[in-house]
Amino acid sequence: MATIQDTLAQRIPVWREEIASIRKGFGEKVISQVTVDQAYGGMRGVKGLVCDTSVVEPDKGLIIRGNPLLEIKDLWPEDIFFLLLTGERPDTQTRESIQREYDKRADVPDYVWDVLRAMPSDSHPMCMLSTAILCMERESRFRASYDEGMPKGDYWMPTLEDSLTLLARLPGIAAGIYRMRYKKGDRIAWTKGLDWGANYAKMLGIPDPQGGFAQLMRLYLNFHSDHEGGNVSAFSCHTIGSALSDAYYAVSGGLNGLAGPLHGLANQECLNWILEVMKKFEGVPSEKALRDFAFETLRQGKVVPGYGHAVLRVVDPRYTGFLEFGQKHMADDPVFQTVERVFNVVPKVLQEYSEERVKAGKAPIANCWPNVDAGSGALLYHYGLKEFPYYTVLFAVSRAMGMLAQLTLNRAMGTAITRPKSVSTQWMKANAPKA
Ligand code: HAX
Repeated sequence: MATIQDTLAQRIPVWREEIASIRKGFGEKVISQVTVDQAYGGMRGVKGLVCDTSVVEPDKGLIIRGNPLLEIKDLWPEDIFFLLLTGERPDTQTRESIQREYDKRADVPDYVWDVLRAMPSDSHPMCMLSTAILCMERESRFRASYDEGMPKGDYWMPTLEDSLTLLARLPGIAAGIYRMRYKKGDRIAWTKGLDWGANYAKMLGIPDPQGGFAQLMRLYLNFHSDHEGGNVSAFSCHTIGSALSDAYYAVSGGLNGLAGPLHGLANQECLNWILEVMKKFEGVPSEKALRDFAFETLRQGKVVPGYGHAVLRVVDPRYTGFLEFGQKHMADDPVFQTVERVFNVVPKVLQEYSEERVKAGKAPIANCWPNVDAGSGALLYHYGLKEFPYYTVLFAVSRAMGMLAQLTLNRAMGTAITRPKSVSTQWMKANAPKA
């Protein structure tokens, strides 16, 4: 059995040496250029950041430590966290050792519930989650060790400590928020010996006689764990952490980015859109009805949620994985059937609309295929989790794994404080024509 701590302690010196040698040998080489459009366009495609936990290939989707997602879809979240951090798949004993770490750390302090109870009852669940994480900052081992003068080479150790504590508590906090915010009754306690995904499913209190919901939660937590380094939540977490702010500050900040409608909130918006169209057409709409509805959405200047991506140029494998799960577990469910039908219609609609946009002198829609958010909501809905604003919290619990793995590795590699150069529009006017 290999613990996370021991495995990292072995790997880190090798990785440090590798990076030092790359920098020594090729530090001056140019790997990217920046155009004026990229500077105004969210730095899309600019290579200016290193992330080793995962990469997103435009034509393949998410690849975690060299493993295409659909090849590792059966791994449990504990395995995924180990893989993200160390690059290795854990054996059963190692997985169990992570579960025991979580068992030891899963108790959520009472003051967190006091803070959450003090918030207005209509607070968004993402705001509650972010606040709960932030208020635990006082417990950061990283901050305490830093204040005691810990040497730089050890920064990763208390960061990992903070990460494990935060991950152990997150399902309980997130489930507690669900039960508090939606008046579902008392909180349900963490069950020792049960895995992270099933524990979260159980603490939410969704009836699950066949265990299908727990299975979905493991898959969901696996699929949302990481998406390389440049997405809003990961990059925000990275930037905050680069100032040596601890894991509580960094993850809370990253999740505030995830809460945006163009990022993690899209999964709540997606299901809304699906239910709206079903309501309008009183059931599973025909393809013609869906086409009209999609165009109506676009003509109102809105986006079709769940479609498009900043990096991907193919169907998101996470969408494919959820679709397969739905086909196996709920093929007769009308909401799921609508999701399937949308997939037959919307890419063509977006393609046509994109052509119209180009004729009108606007940018094309770079990717007309579904992303992770296009299908996941229908699966949650099927099992009775019907409070849409909560969906991003599930995403957040999972994404914390990627953010914390990246943060720990950045501490280990001594990654520099983030500080790209900005220029003014005045500067652009003077310099772009000469470039
Ligand atoms: N519907 C309508 N228009 C769309 C669109 C969609 N689904 N996807 C992109 N476009 C539009 C953009 O709004 C943009 O229009 P403007 O130039 O008028 O602003 C134009 O097409 C070009 O955008 P792009 O280059 O294709 O895409 P971006 O990298 O700028 O944006 C987004 C990527 C994911 C934000 C975008 O595709 C979108 O808004 N999709 C719908 C919302 C969504 O599903 N978000 C979740 C993404 C996955 C994720 O991060 N989850 O957390």
